[in-house]
Amino acid sequence: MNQLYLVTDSAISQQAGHSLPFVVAEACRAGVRWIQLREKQLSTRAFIELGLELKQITQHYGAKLIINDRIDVALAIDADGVHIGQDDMPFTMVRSLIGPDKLIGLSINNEAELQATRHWHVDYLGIATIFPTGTKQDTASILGIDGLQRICAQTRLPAFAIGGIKASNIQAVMQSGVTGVAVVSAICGQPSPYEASRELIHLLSQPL
Ligand code: TZP
Ligand code: MG
Repeated sequence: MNQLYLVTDSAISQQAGHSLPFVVAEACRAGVRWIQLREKQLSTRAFIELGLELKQITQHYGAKLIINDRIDVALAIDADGVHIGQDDMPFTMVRSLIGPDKLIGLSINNEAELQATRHWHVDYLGIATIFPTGTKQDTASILGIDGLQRICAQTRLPAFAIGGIKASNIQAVMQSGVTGVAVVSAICGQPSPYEASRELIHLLSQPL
């Protein structure tokens, strides 16, 4: 399985002329197998309806559907897991609510946050923020490739780098030892999410 992870953004998709289900379907058709539904503005009802629609698409392609922040929504739609950050519900509470079988991804920004994960059953890490990005306003400090490398060297957990990653820098990111990369605008904001995904997957498949 390739290690490209799409994190969704409805506004960026719409600016590029796409609905979110279209973006997700095109990314899955191109081979993306990790989809995170990340919606900060939607009502609970709309979030659930969108989640159920995306679940049909991801199931069709055998892709994982992960829900950002909302443990209740992940449980309600029987998603594959949740993705949480440092300001969300504490990890051990999420694990006890969601059970041992669902995936939990945790965002970290530094070595101290990595150390805190040692005794938890984390399924994968999101390592943020690698490069400056216009997609998220409240990003923590910029790690760069060096910072990413330092964190990757200290963990055996699967880890996805996020923040400002695109075709022109994806190979440099992979050389840091990270498992995969997560992108928003490099797929959602492109004229063809299918072609953009194909290109990123192709670059990921090249020898480092
Ligand atoms: N978390 C850290 S940076 C980021 C998130 C969700 C946004 C990344 O967006 P892009 O468009 O891939 O730079
Ligand atoms: Mg969060």
